[in-house]
Amino acid sequence: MSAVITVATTGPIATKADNPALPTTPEEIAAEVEAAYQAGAAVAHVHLRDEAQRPTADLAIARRVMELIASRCPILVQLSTGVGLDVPYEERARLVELRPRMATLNPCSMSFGPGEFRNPPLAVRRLAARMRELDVRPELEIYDTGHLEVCLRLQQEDLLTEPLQFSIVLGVQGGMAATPGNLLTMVSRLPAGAVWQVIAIGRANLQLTAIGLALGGNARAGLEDTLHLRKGELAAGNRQLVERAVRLVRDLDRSVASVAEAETLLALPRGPDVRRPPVPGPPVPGPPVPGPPVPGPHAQPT
Ligand code: KMH
Ligand code: ZN
Repeated sequence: MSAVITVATTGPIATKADNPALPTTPEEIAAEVEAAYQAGAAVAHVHLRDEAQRPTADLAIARRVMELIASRCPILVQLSTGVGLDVPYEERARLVELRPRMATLNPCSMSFGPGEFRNPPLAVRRLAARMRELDVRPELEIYDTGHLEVCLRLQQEDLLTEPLQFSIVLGVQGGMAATPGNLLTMVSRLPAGAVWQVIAIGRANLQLTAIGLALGGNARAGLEDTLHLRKGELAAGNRQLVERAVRLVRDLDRSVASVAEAETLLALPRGPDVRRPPVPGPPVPGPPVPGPPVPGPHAQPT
C-alpha cells in the first residue's frame, strides 16, 4: 500500500539558533512546504510562529500560512492544535475554525521535556466535538498507552469518526521512549482499520521511521522531529528529510501516496479547506459536550 508522507516543517520548540534552515515566517513555512510537496509529501503538519519565532495560535498568521501554502501547492494541511507549551488551550482550539483538512488532537496532559503540555479532558472532548462538526479530521497524537485508551473512549462516545488516524509519538521526555519495542507494543494495540504513522523525535528518527514503514505505517519527516540528518550533521532543510523518507518508502517496495491517494487513505471528508472561506470572527461554540460516564472500563487497571 502507498505510504502517506507528512512534512512537519517547524514544530513548537526549536528556533533558527538550533538550525538556521528552520522556517518560521509564513513565507518561509509555505516555501518549505512546497519543496516538501515536490519531494513527495502529501500532508503538511503546520505550526505557526510570531515575529520573535515564538509559537502562536494567531488566526491571522494561520490564515496567511494556509493561503500561501494553497497558492503554491495542493498539499493537505494539518494544523497543529498543540501549538506550543505556553499557549492557552482555548487559543489553540480556535485554530480549527479555519477548517483545515486535518488538525492534531492531543488526548492527554503530560510532562514535555522541562515543560508541561496541557490537554484537559473536558477541553479535549469539546475540541473533538467541534472538529467533528466542522469536518476537520483529527490526527490523534499518542505519547503513551493510556493516551490510546482515552482516544478509544472518545470513539465510544461518538466524538471521533473512523478510521481513526494515529500518530505514535516516541522520544518526548514525558512520553514513551523511542524504542522498537514501544513502537511494536503500540502498533499491536491499535484498533482494526486505524491508519497510523510514527513520529520519532530526535536521534532515533530514522530507525523508527524505517521500522514504521516496514510495518505498513505512514511516515512523518521534517525539522519538527529532528534537526539533524545524521549525528553531528544538521539537516539542510525539510526537503532533505522528506527525500530520505521517500527513499525509505521506495526501498521497501512501497509507493509514495499522492495528495489524491492520501485523501482516500486517510478517508478525509471532502470539502472544507482553505478553498472554502474560513469562518470569520470568533468561533461559534458547539453544543455542550457531556463529561465521561464514570466509572468506566478505562479506569480499570489493564
Ligand atoms: N512535536 C510534537 C511531539 C501537535 O502538533 O499537536 C508535539 C506537537 C503536538 O507539536
Ligand atoms: Zn506538531
